[in-house]
Amino acid sequence: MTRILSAIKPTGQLTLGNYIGALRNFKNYQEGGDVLYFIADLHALTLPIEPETLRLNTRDIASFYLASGLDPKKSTLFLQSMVPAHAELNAILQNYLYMGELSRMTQFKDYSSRLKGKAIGLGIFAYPALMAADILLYDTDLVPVGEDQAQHVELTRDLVHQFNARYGEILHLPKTVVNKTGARIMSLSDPSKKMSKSDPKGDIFLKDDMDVIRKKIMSAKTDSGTEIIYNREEKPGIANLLTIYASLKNISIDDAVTHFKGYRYGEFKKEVADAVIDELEPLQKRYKEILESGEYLAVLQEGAERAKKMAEPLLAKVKEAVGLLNA
Ligand code: AQP
Repeated sequence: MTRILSAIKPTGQLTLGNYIGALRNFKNYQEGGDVLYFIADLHALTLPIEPETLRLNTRDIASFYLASGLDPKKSTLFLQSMVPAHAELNAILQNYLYMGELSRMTQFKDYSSRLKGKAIGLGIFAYPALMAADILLYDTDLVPVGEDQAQHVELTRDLVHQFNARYGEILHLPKTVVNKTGARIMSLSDPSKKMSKSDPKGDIFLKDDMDVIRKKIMSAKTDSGTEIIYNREEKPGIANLLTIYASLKNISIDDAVTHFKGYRYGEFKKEVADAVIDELEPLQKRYKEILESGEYLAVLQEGAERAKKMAEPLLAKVKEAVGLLNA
């Protein structure tokens, strides 16, 4: 059975980008796959974050996982820090990634430019080593991610080739699956930048009130033209709204463009806002119920116990291969 693994890191409030690029697709893999979804809380420490904010974000993501239709009977849902094997494998694998390749990672360059003038922690630089450990620990076949994370999975694949060439067939080669239509949702105020939870300008948050969502979409940056066509270079704002609409309606971009032919920008934005609200209003209601009930905690603990057992064999094989004595 195909093993699938993905995660979200609790660095901020979940955005519509996280939802369209990741969360919304997660439940589709539960049927017929052997699926693990975790909350990458160790990764969240790579940027400065207040302890209470981290806890709050973690509870939120766990609740949104369940609210979006993830079923703990079908998927193993857990917290990264509850499974120590992630940190252990990370400590081994970081010796097989190199400074040159790590410094070329887009996410590292993006984060370090945001930290202008401030010291850059080692964790953010070494991020791909922990991500490789996350993936490789479970002999993962497929990693569904948004386009922005595909580069890290590529690096994991390079590491597998290199490690296996030296020690034999120990690590399993994973593949990325990028959901094409909603691959990259951009900021509403600056559509040249990715919508990111840790850089909240122009974000739609899954927890936003519905009237706030409508206002944000109605004031989304567009160009001074009138035509609704898909052109990421010349009309990035319109292209972004078309992407959001097409993703949520499960139609192609071409069909979305045909649908909006002859619309004025205001009418177009209103329909995009309706589509977002139709999707997020019921999701938010379920999320609130789950958060209040606290049921997510037992789910994460049970999931962590299962994940620990699944991780043990690979960790033992790697230790043996590199020459560490297994207990
Ligand atoms: N704008 C986006 N469009 C499409 N997909 C996106 N994802 C994130 N932003 C967009 C996808 O969401 C998943 C969660 O990713 P993550 O939390 O591990 O890290 P990220 O990609 O770095 O997400 P953010 O929101 O940009 O977080 P910060 O601000 O902390 O860096 C991934 O599958 C990602 O591709």
